[in-house]
Amino acid sequence: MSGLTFYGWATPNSRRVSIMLEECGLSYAVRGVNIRAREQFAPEVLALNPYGKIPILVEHRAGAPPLVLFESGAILLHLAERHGVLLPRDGDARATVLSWLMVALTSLGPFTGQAHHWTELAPEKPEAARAHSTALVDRVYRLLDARLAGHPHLAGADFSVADIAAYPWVEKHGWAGRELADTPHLAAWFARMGRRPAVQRGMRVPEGARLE
Ligand SMILES: N[C@@H](CCC(=O)N[C@@H](CS)C(=O)NCC(=O)O)C(=O)O
Repeated sequence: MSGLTFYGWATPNSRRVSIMLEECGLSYAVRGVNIRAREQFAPEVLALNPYGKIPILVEHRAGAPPLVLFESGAILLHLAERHGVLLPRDGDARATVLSWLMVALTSLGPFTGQAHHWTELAPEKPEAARAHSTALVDRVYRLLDARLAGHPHLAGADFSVADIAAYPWVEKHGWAGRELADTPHLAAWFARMGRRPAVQRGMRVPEGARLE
């Protein structure tokens, strides 16, 4: 057997990978892992990712054991390198993409997730936690807005894995109580990204999945 199997749900980290798969023009099987039903802790999912988190991508190879990948950033980098797309091979351009990719992976995503917790999900919502988590998100949004004031994409002229890593989290701006209108350059980038057919397809994977 050869091919790809994607394990994910209607979550921002999952959709980084489904957008990337679509942008690469790859065909892949989809296995829905409903995290609200705690399916990430099913033995067959834990056997692939002992951390019990999605997304997961399995690359089946004829005559070789499958390659099992987790962590959305690692999967984006693997697909970019494997297919020679959306990440320059070397030099300054590659280093710049990696810088903005890391902002999305280590600040935008985790800070938005924490803000969601402290503004919506937590049974108690201490004001200090809410204020701290939303201030961290504000700072990243100001950074992204300033960057996109002078560049069409996060890494500069070209669309890259950095944009893919950021998009599904910016789509969740409401989780941090934000209005995109407050950051007009980020809003314009978000609208441009949302017009890409592969982004639209990736945002619908797994079909019918809902995060509720
Ligand atoms: N750093 C990981 C985070 C993965 C992650 O937290 N995934 C969430 C869905 S977006 C999840 O699986 N949550 C369920 C859980 O933590 O039990 C990545 O980028 O892939």
